[in-house]
Amino acid sequence: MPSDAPTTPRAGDALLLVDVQNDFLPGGNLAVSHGDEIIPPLNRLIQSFSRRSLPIFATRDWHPPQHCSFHEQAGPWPPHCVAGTQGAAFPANLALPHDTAIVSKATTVDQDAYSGFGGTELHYQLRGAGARRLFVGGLATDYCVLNTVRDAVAKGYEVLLLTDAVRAVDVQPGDGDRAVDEMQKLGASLIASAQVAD
Ligand code: VGL
Ligand code: ZN
Repeated sequence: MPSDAPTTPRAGDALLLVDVQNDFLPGGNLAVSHGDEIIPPLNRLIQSFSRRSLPIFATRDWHPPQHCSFHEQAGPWPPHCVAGTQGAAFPANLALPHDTAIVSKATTVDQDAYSGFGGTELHYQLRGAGARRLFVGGLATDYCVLNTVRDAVAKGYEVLLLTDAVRAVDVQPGDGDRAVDEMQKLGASLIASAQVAD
């Protein structure tokens, strides 16, 4: 159960947006249903972090055209988030500040990475920004959010999962709910975005 005490972002906090990209939104090549609903709450948190000069990180799936995760290569997914395409872009209505730290992952044909920490400098960048506590939202709950949170907890970050700012692929019904349970068991706290101060 999320606690209902309000939380005010403070020094040591970072906002971590996981793969909020057009291809994961309704109409995209790997659309997550209701994925667009996370944008308004995320925009409010972006504003809250931004006005406190707290760091904002945005991971993105950034695949080459023949990526190993695509069906043509016998992978599990339709082609999605091909580097440089509109599908890989952040949605126009996601109000990312210009100084957002953008972290590209799974950028080579032969490697996939569901975690934002996989094959990236994210950990070093977060440490460099003084981040110890991460507010995490994005897509998809049961893939990249789950794997990013697993790694974050393993690396010693305190994680607050923004429960209304994530959505699941749900290849099997319930995958998203199970992913949230797992993240909570690992030690992530569940928090509704409305609990975060403006
Ligand atoms: C993702 C499936 C394939 C994600 C990325 O961002 O959750 N899911 N690639
Ligand atoms: Zn992918």
